Amino acid sequence: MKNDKTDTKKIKDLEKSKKDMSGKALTTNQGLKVNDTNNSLKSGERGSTLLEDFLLREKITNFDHERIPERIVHARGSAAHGYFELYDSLEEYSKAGIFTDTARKTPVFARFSTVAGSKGSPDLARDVRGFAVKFYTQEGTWDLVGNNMPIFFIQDAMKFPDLIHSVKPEPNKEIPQAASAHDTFYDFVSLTTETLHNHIWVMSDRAIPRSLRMMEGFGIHTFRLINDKGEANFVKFHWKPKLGVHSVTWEEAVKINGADPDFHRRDLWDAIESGHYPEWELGVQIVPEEDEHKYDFDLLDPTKLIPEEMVPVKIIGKMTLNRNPENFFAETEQVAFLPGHIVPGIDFTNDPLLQGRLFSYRDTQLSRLGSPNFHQIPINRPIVETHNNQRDAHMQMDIPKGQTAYFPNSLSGGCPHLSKMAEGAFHSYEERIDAKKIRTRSESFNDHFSQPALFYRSLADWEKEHVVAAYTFELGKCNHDHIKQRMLWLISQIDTDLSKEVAEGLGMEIPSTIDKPINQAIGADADIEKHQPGKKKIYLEKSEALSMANTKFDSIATRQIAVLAADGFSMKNFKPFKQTLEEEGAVVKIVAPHGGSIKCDEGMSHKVDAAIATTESVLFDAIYIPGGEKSINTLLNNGKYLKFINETFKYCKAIAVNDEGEELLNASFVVDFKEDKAIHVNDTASNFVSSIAKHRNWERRQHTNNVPV
Ligand code: HDD
Repeated sequence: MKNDKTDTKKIKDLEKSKKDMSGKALTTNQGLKVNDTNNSLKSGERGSTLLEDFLLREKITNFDHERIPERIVHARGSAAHGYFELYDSLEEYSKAGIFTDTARKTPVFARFSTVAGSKGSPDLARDVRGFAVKFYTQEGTWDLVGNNMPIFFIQDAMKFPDLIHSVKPEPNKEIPQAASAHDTFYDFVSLTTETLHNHIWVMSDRAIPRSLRMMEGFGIHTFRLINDKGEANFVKFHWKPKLGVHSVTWEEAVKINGADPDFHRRDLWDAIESGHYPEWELGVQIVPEEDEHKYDFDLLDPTKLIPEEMVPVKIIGKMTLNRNPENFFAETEQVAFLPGHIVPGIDFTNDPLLQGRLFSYRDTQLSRLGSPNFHQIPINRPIVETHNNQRDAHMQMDIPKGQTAYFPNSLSGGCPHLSKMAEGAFHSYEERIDAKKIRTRSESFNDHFSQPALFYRSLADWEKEHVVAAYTFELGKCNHDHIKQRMLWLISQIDTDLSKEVAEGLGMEIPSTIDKPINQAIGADADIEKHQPGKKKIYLEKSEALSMANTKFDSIATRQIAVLAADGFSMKNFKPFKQTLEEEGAVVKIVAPHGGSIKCDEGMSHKVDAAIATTESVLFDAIYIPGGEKSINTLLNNGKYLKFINETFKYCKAIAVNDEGEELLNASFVVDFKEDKAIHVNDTASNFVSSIAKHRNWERRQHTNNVPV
């Protein structure tokens, strides 16, 4: 399928609200032309400002009220427009137009976010990433509000405020920002064992993506698909990135946060501006209703995934993001996603987390966006017309006509009238229910160790090492030993080796037992024993999809390559490398000792993309050093270049050098480079490309311990 740049229906709709200021005179909000916006009206040249000055008052009042509350969670986010296309009709399962009409191009707006940090926090926090997609369908708007991890921390929405209060900065000192590594979070996690699965994902590299374009997305909950006969199947939604799933290391993340706190936001923006449109395929895991109780876990429990080995993911379509927002506030900030926005053919299940979300998202928009009319904000309005008897409220933008605002009526001919099912009306799935009203948790939700253990077993060695390092770092930041001990015991229930390594790093013993109740996510009168986490089960040894070692490694598109060069660099070496890398879609940037331009050994000037003082190696995926005696002599005398090389080596990235470039490797901490598969000395550009596509050469990590960066 070819990427299409034509405007979607939603983009055309947004055009109606856009304001173009070019060539226009400055006016007040009432349209008066203004000839001075620099000086207030005064009683004399040096006199006091007059209350009469309505120009001053209008300008300052607007400014005073510019801010709206940031999102309680997911405050830091970046978004883009695009479209969704369906490969094959799913009509057997769903009657939704978006899942049956392969000729459609459904407009989308996708927002990616971190959870815990505030709006201005750095992008590379160790955190879950939000993955929210608004589909502007012809039957109304569908919001799929997911994350980049397939499970959630808690099983019941009732616990969401507790979870978030524990991870957010501590209320007395408002520390730490955008970080889970503190006592209150681990106090909560260690007392709420259902969190352990999502938590171990957060300890893995999934929590520090290389790019928003290189992470998966998940709807998490089990939803329902409903076909035109009214039959239901359970479904879980997956987004699979075309570029594969890739991450940075924690040490890099910490440095990136300083070097470029907008790393992910910039990366998304730049990729779209340069025409490298991010793409994800949408997949579904479909489970027939009769299989609801077939598994070792409960499909309604959002802390469980369905391993792909048990129910394969069927790829059904593709989302392409091809346009950056025109205005961050108007679109990215004001967009309101509601899990309750569904369309005929998609329905909810009784997942108690989903059920609570159905309330929370509409409610939060009332304080965040200030009015139940938030659906009229351009980015939120559907591409289909809306007609109902809801009226008035703050910032009403519509002018409803006529005498009536109620149903039924005869004065307006009964309009807006009801629709029949055959005309596409929504009809909730008729689920049979025969139950007591009861405040409790199902015992089928009690398995808290099996899936974190499955996740850990499925990881490659280098991924496991990163998980160990993450637990050690996070718990090392906690001040209370009893919290660390509780965590160590719980980790030991997941995996003995993992807990031993973490305990070693913390310099602590793993307790042989801990005080019950461990799982405190239950009511005071509940039978406590009944709700303790059950013993770890092994229903699958490993699941390939859980390890990033099994992702795609076939593209270097949009990878950032630093060319380390100064005046006199070798043009004969540089030219073919640049050409090959760019043909493969990589972004080649000259990093020189100064800004402006440098000259190659053939005398031509080349624009410098970054002066070494303004950039850092962690912002790049690989480095190339073209050689040229004069250039290399200059680089050898600048310690920052050696740091650049040492870091690139340490973080297992690809390096290519030609001719005298080898002297830089000799002067650095790079060792055994003749044996290293991702270090190319006088090798071909295409071999370099293959190494970059592999993302990292993890085999190298055995040799990098002593590299002092
Ligand atoms: Fe939530 C925002 C994802 C559980 C309450 N959530 C929010 C966003 C994402 C998620 C991606 C940002 C949307 C945007 O970009 O504007 N949330 C999830 C997922 C969950 C989840 C995947 C579990 C599977 N959330 C959850 C629960 C509650 C909330 C259980 C409350 C009971 N979430 C909110 C919220 C937010 C929000 C407070 C903040 C801003 C907003 O809704 O619009 O209402």
